[in-house]
Amino acid sequence: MSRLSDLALMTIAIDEAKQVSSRDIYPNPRVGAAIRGINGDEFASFHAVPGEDHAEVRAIKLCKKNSLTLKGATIAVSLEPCSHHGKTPPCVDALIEAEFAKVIIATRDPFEKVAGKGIQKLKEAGIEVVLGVMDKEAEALNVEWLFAHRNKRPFVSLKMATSMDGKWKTKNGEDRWVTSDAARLDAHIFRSQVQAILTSSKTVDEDNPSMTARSKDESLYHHQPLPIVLTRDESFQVKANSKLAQHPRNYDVIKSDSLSKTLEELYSKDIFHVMLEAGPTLCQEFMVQDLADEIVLYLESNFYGESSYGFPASFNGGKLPGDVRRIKSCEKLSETSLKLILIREHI
Ligand code: AOF
Ligand code: ZN
Repeated sequence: MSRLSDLALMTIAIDEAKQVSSRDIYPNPRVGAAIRGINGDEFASFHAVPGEDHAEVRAIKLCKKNSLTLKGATIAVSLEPCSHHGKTPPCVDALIEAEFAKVIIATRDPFEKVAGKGIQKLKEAGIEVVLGVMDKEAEALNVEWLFAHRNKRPFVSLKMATSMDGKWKTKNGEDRWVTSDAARLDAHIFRSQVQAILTSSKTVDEDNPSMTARSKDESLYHHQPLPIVLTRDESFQVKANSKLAQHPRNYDVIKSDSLSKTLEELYSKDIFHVMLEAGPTLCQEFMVQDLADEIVLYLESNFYGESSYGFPASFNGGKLPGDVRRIKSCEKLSETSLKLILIREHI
């Protein structure tokens, strides 16, 4: 089969993967698979429910239901088929047993239980493997998930809101103009898309945040991120009458003085994308240790001038002008607010 038809089949697989959003499939990745039989018939599917059949197995079942002969067929998968016994048996075994002639893969799986072993097993079984077809599009499906497995820690989106001149309070300490309604609503949508929200015990004590994701009418979004509180204080406890204590999910408190150990611990708990919503002290700590992978910056159109509540010189880890960050997006949310997403150069 030609490269063009490999591309066509992978396009279908990638479109299938897009049928689920990351927040609904976490801790799994978004994966799609498309099968072309020797008579040219095509069937495709995607991984829809965490813990249930992977994309390849769903596509195989669909073919069987439609009496498509799998022997000699070609399958395109947006992620390397798995080779491990996880919540389901290895997909490579299903592909080998079905006697596929060719497996087209967009990108390698960095998850250490798979990481190339899927490809190797397919090749050993005499199946033709083509790797790298539409890899950029496939990477874009799971940016945070892939980052997490490659770096063994969650992808961190640091959220901040400031005036145009980068101040979060006026010189008198007022912050009530720093986020417009539009920015607040947008930040709640962002919350509803991440796996977890991190904050500090200081913020919990001082601001009593609810840490829920709510829509305009204050109703809860169907997906609520896991609230996580970081503290160095061994004796810290969330007060029973705090808003956090009413959160629909059980919050987690991590007592540690090491951010990198905290993130490793979260990774080991299958947390792959977190949003950091905290005060300047913790945000700065993430910046200084180069642990903020993306900055979600809400900017209001006013200037606070001489306020001292601005970015300290060490905000970028003392490196000026600091690491290059790409502007991933820039959106006007209302007459007075902008949202900028700044991401590491090589993500
Ligand atoms: C998916 N969907 O279609 C493919 C995946 O948690 P488990 O046991 O379901 O295994 C998840 C791992 O399987 C996942 O981390 C990824 O490395 C691999 N492939 N996962 O969720 C799929 N093909
Ligand atoms: Zn699998």
